[in-house]
Amino acid sequence: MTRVGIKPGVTYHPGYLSADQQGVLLAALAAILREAPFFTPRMPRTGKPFSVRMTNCGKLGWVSDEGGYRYQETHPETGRPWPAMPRILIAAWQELAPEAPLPEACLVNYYAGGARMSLHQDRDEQDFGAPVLSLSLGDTAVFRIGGTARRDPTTSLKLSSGDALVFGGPARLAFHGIDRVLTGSSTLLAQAGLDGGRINLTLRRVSPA
Ligand code: MD6
Ligand code: FE
Repeated sequence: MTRVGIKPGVTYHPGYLSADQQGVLLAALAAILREAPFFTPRMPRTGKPFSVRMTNCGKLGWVSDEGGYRYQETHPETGRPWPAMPRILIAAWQELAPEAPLPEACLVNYYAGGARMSLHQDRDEQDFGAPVLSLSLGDTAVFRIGGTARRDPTTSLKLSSGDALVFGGPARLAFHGIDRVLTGSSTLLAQAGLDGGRINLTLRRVSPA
């Protein structure tokens, strides 16, 4: 398994999921989407919509609206509990974050039609001891990562379908974002009935073990 250190706390695993495993994960996602469709998150206070659409699986899901950023146990539009986390995701966590307690949330980001994600920190969890594990499917994205201060210098990394990124330790609160998605670089998502684009999954531990 290829393992590339990007900076202290950040490890890149290119091609972590095989083509077969990507197919298994995508099929699981198609079932998750039937139960918990993508919603459009909105910025706190302003209510401005994100360009990325989202859903979640696991006990807790990350949502954002005029009331703020938070984790909650139900889908903001259907009011139903989030679907269970598929086994393949738990297996990836156990392999890539073996020291951490099991993940409680998996945020599913969907990028289509020029969607981006501006530089941010993941800091809505109660506990930063566990890393965040990111898995990508579909079109390649240009991921940017900096330091724990917004003005710190950044480096870029291309995340392609099947790639994993473990983000923890001294980088757990590093700023990061998605500058752009290379439209048409993968045809994988058509298998799930989506019109191209990119899906990123981030598995998180929210509360202390
Ligand atoms: C994305 N990823 O790849 C956005 N957050 O679409 C994230 O925001 C992220 O990749 C925390 C840790 C790893 C990540
Ligand atoms: Fe993030």
